[in-house]
Amino acid sequence: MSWTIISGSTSGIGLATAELLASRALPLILLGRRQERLEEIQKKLQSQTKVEIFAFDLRDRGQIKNFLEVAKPLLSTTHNLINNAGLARGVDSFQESDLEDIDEMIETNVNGLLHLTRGVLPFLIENKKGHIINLGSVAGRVVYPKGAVYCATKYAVRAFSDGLRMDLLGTPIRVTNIEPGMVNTEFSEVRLRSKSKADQVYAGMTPLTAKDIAETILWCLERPAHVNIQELVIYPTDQASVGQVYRR
Ligand code: NDP
Ligand code: 8X3
Repeated sequence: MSWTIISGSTSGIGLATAELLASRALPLILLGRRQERLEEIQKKLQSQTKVEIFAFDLRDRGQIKNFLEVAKPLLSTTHNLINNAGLARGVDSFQESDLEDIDEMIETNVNGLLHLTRGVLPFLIENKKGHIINLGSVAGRVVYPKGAVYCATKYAVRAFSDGLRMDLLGTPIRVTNIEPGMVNTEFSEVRLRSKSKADQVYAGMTPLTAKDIAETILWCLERPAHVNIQELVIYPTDQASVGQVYRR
């Protein structure tokens, strides 16, 4: 058995990745907060592969610890960790931003990712096989107005990916940072707390789909063990850079 953990698998990129990996019969450990969605996804995918689900909040260190304890028998044969869970909250100048929003982004995108990785990594090292794929963003390469904190979290993911690769040099563990531009998922609805406002974000242009990113994740996983795709920047053709979008 060779398990792949996917955080944030209840929607968007994480869900599309779970669907694609399941189609290749890769056993999955799916994480997210929404238990009902996880159960539906498990039901749908388990005809193709083994699927284990764990519902918990990545902001809660105790819940991560509990997951690591309960999932221990699976972790000893886990080889891939896809750190996908993450979010932006609000489009505000920093001086007007909500402290709750700031904390939620930092605690999920940075602390949650670090704590989960710290817990799973010893198993990958022990197994002498592993691939950690982090979902960064173009927001980890380009800062834009009213996005200071979200960008800071994705810069952190980029720095962490680079540093972790250095710390793991000499082990077979690979580290990849995937950095997409605009992908049409629940991301904008979560960020703007409005479906209609979210739809406006993608109006008149063709964004990336979650499946586009899932395919690049699978491609990275499928490279031979001596090949590590360190980072991948993926924009829609209609987006030249952050804020540079062609609309018809
Ligand atoms: P979605 O909103 O569709 O998915 C986000 C996932 O993260 C959900 O499954 C959600 O599950 C999970 N999640 C959020 N908060 C928590 C938490 N506290 N604990 C556990 N799980 C959590 O967005 P995307 O698929 O677009 O986002 C996936 C990743 O891709 C994110 O890291 C995002 O920053 C990044 N990204 C997205 C881009 C885009 O334009 N969409 C572009 C570049 C990067 P649940 O609510 O069930 O917990
Ligand atoms: C999401 C892409 O440009 O909205 O990470 O920050 S962007």
